[in-house]
Amino acid sequence: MVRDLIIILGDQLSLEISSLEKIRKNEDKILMMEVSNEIEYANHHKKKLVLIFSAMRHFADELKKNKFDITYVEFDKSKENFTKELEQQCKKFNPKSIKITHPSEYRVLDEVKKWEKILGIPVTILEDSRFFCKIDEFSDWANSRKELKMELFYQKMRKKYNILIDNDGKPIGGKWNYDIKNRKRLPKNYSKIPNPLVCKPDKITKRVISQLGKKYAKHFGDLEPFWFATTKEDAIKSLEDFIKNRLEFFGPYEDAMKENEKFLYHSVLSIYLNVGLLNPRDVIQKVLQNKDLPIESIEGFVRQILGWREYVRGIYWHYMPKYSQTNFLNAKNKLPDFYWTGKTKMNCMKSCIDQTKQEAYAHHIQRLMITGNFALIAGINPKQVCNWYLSVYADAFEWVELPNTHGMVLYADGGILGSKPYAASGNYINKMSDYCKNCEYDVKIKNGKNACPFNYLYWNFFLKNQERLKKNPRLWTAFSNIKNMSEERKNQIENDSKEFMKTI
Ligand code: FAD
Ligand code: DLZ
Ligand code: SF4
Repeated sequence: MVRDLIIILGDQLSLEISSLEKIRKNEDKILMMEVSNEIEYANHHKKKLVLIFSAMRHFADELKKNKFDITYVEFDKSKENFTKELEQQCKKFNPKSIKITHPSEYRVLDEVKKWEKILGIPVTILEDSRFFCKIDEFSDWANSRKELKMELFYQKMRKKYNILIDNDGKPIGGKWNYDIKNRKRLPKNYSKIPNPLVCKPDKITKRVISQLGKKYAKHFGDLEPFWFATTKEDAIKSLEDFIKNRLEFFGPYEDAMKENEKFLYHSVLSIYLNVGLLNPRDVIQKVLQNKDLPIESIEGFVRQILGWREYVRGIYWHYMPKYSQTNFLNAKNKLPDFYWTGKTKMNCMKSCIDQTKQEAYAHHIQRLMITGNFALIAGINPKQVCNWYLSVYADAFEWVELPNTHGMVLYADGGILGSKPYAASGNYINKMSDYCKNCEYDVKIKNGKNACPFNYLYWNFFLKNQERLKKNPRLWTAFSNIKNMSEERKNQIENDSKEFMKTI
């Protein structure tokens, strides 16, 4: 008879996971399940599916090598969801109790909470200690203030963990935040940027590719070439490769975009962090060792992981399940098909979507200021936009995708996460990238057939949302421009937007 049955989910692939902390090797059993419900609830990119299943199977092998007793169920042999498969396994092994680390997503936690009643066995849900900030700790912080500014949360985390703090308790370099130095455009004569580490598929990965290729060929995106790390060892090599080759310029060019430069100086580590192959503490510790690198790169990187990553998780758990239901701007338009096909004349959109299809990756500014910005100013329904982001990126799990999309990009939460919508016209895209020079639209033209759609959709967005947004002090410039706009120009903007929206 099994004492504890320990469930490890597809994004808990670490020997340091809390559910394994007190495991008794000769009495307890581990269960890992590939189930069709998890595959089919979204149109997951094929590379995301390969990443998760190959990493799960590699992790199961590591557990076996470490002499743990483990049962691993592959998707072609399993029941359709976690609960049904678990019911089956419990009949076989008759465990005294079930243990699981807190699932990262509300939907799965909801399912887990029903297990005790369905199975008649006690279920213990343990804190996920991989995060710097506990869920309750964030809620206490959130309940103690009116505005939930990321910057203040980040400073609190820096102090708590003594990261980039000098002996007097002050931030190293004198400032908490070097954001102002993170906005450079890529110069024309930049040197070749080394790509992220390519990991050749081994036997396990090749088998997953072949199994998924057959059954899930209709899912979004290119299955091959597959190059992600699927083991802790290779994920650490990817981290070292980033530190050696790209970290130095991460800070200055964090907001830059360039056609055909898919990764620029970004780390491409979220995919490994989110499934558990990398631990955020190890990543920060390794990055901090590079004291000779520019502070705007080191601080900028730490801010993303210790600040943004923890902050969005805190927001998610503090506000779910209501968070996903809001639609502050009442955006109702359908997600255009070109988000799935890449078939659009807008070169910036086409480039980002094509790259997403190829790599299951786009960097932050592409997600925020191209595909996200378009969805915002075109008034696309938040649920459809969130479903797209959750499907197409290999790092997409709802706890991190939802606050970024629903909150940061679409302002559908009414300003809980961001103090204003990040709406931008073609001018911004032209300033930060080179997409416009290869575009059929003209970024300099404001209205009419050849005008860049971002130009009129931008003003149309503020015209449509005047009542909802005009009191926001950070939007004062936009609304004072609208105040001085002639009726003729307003009509032109509305007509161009209407005509354009008809074509998509
Ligand atoms: P880098 O630029 O190298 O940043 C370093 C690390 O910081 C990342 O690996 C990531 O772990 C963390 N990070 C950076 N920005 C954020 C952020 N805003 N929120 C949380 N963590 C952050 N990130 C996801 O991990 N999963 C998602 O599903 C996801 N969806 C997003 C959807 C939208 C609309 C937007 C605007 C952003 C989204 N992000 C998401 C945040 C961010 O875009 C990605 O973390 C980043 O692009 C991953 O690439 P990277 O590892 O090269 O990041
Ligand atoms: C994303 C995903 C997929 C596609 N498949 C599985 C699976 O078969 N088994 C599993 O344990 N996890 C999978 N995941 C991750 C889960 O959907 C979910 O995101 C995590 O369990 C966290 O809630
Ligand atoms: Fe995008 Fe407009 Fe530039 Fe074309 S002109 S690439 S649509 S911003």
